[in-house]
Parts: sequence; structure tokens; C-alpha cells
Amino acid sequence: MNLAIERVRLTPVLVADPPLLNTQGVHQPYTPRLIVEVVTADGITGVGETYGDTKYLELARPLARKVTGRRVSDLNGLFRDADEVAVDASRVVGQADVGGLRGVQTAGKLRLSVVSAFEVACLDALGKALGLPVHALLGGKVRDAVEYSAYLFYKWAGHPAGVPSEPDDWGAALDPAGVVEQARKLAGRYGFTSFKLKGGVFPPEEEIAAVRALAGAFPGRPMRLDPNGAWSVETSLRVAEELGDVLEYLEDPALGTPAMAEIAARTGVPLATNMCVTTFAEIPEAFTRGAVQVVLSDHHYWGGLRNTQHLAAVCRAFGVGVSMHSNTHLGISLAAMTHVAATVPDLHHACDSHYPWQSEDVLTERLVFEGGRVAVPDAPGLGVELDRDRLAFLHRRWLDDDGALRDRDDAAAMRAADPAWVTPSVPRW
Ligand code: GKR
Ligand code: MG
Repeated sequence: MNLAIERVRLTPVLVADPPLLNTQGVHQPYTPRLIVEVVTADGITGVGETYGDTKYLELARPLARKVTGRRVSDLNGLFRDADEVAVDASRVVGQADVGGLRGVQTAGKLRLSVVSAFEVACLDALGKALGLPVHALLGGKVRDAVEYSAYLFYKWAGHPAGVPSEPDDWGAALDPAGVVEQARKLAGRYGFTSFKLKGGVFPPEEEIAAVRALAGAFPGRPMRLDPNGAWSVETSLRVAEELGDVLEYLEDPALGTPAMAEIAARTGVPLATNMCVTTFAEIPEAFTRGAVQVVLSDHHYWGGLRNTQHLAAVCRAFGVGVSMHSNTHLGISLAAMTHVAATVPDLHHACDSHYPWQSEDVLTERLVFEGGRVAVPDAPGLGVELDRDRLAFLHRRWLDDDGALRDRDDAAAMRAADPAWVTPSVPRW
């Protein structure tokens, strides 16, 4: 068996995305993702996926050259290669994470976000070579299906007039009734039984009313509200007080570990984050200050599936819960999330996924939610197959773009509807 990587294919794509609102603006009509394929000397292809903005692509190209010849089983070597790839400092120093709302930006985190797709692709190839599913390479699944929550967004019916986009059938959701209707559709189509509302869009009173309406429509079901750090400490405490009886957790109510620690000290409502703990370096302060009770891992920026397992082990040691964050993604990443989530014993919260919002994919068969769960694939590798025609189609869209959409910018997308829009300063309320 020759497991050496003979070549790496990088395919940036633009994927249709509905007009989902967040505190910085609105999703672009098409969002960039990067598909990574590693091909072994034996002709086995493994696939991975990560963020597709220019800064990720710029780093993926030299890494692709560097890993050629390395065996897909040599994951430690792969990470050493990534450490040696230079990062353009202008890509990380002092730049706000405009589109992603994913916490600090460091060179290390950028590298991890890129190498994670290579790691997943290597595991996929290795699994195919050995006839084993990825979860088996990670130690074996402890569950047969992984639970996901309904990820609710305030949303327009469509992108602004004149902006090229794909239509969607979800309708608008701009008030409590609209949010409940969206939740009913998501629950009806996919069987979700817990609900997360992306907040930070409207004044807190309106978002409190929406969560109350959800709790009324789905009594006893876990609810989450995530304003991406848009609130002050006092506002966060007020929301916690008003929704404490229905919230499973409040997610990133305010920005930064000190603010989160203060809120945590003054409320019994658990706090979750994918913003103040996004790297191992941020753990000591946050955990010793009791700032967060649940860390939402994202295998892309935490650096892959094994690092996600390491994070889960650290969380376990500190009695902190772990679950999963999501950003716009395709089926390759959903499969990767599902494999690793299946191996984490202490996963007690349904994971996030944007996948229901993605009408397009690069797979021959979409992954399926049943009863809010994705069955853990037992086929070799990730258990997914690339649809080359779809990949080519979405890549062609990326090639044809004049550059306007290749770097996700939710504030710029918002300006198509509101030319005066600027990214709100935080705390917004
Ligand atoms: O997709 O608009 C969005 C989200 O706000 C996303 O960018 C966040 O990273 O979903 C994420 C979160 O939980 O903060
Ligand atoms: Mg979040």
C-alpha cells in the first residue's frame, strides 16, 4: 500500500446562501468554501473542506506543495508542515473577523483553519485505504447518530432586488411569529428538537419575545440565543434573568473573557462560546475564571478532528461542556463533524449546523437529518462521494466572480440593502 500524497487539488467554490441576518449584517448570496483533495500514489482520493476566503486559499497553496510526498497517515508531519508555511501578517494583525464572528485572529489559528481540511482529507484517504470509517481511526464511535439543533436566523424573504442570488423557500423571519414559523419548518423537515436563534440583530426585547414565542410553541425544548457578543454585561444579565427558565445556555452574550466571566458570576444561566475560547491559549484564563460552561468547537479553526478530541479532553478535566459551532458549510464538513462528534463521550448538547440552509452541495448524495440526527457513516473514510460536475459548477461560479464575493463580508452584503450600513460597534445594546 503506497499512502504517499502524490498531489493535492484545491478547489475554491462559491455556494448559494440565503439572506441570514447577524449582528454584522447579512450573509452574501454566495459564500466561499475551499475543497481540498489529497490523492495518494495508489490513486485514493480523500476530501476535506474549510473556509474559502482568499487568506485561506493563499495559505493552502504552499501547504499543498509542501505535503506532497508525505504519507496520509503522517498527521503529525502534516501539522509540522503547516507550522512552516509563512502567514502574511496583514491577514491576521489587527483585522476584525468581519464575516465569521469566530474570535481572535492569529497566524496559528489561520494555519489550523487550513490544515484542518488537509487532516480531514488525509483521514478520509487513510480510511478508504484501510477500509475503515474515519470515526474508527479516531478511536471508534460511542454513538450511532449525532444530534444537531435547529439553527434559526432572522431572515429576509430574499436577497435585495438586483443582487444575483438563488431563491429559497424558507420565507422571511423578522418577528416572533416568523421565527416560530421557521422553527416549525426546520423541525418538520429535519426533526430537530432543540433550537438556537442567532440574535444580535434586533433590540434584545424583540429577541427575548422571539425566544419566549419559541418556548411557547415547543414547550420543554432546549433554547439557545446567540447575539455574537452584541450586548453589554448588564443587557446580558437582563436577558438571562428574563429567559433563564427556558435557556439551555446563552451563547456569547458579550465580547471577551472578562465580560463573560462577570456575567457567569452573576447568573445561573450557563454560557457557551465560539468567540472567547477559540484557541488552546485562551483556555486557562477563561476556565479558571469560570467564564464559560460550554465550548463550541469548530474543527476547522481548532485544527481538525484530533484537536477537537484534545479540546474535549481538556473541557472534561475542567468540568466544562463541549459541543460544536458551525458556519456556512457543505456536506464534507458535516460528515467530518459527525465522525468526530461520534467519538466524544461527553457531548451532551446538540451540535450547531448551517447545513439545512445550504441548498447546494458538492456530494453525490446529501447527508440526511432524521429526528434531528445524522447517522454516523460506517463506510470507509468519511463515507461521502464528490460530485465532480457539481464541484466544477460551483468552482466556475468562483472563477466568474470578479472578486466581490470571494471574501465573505456580511457588512458589505448589508450595504446592498442599506448603503449607510457600517458594522455596529460593540456592545450594540
Ligand atoms: O452564520 O451568521 C452566521 C453566524 O453568525 C456565524 O458567522 C457564527 O460564526 O454561527 C456562528 C456562531 O455561532 O457564532
Ligand atoms: Mg456562536
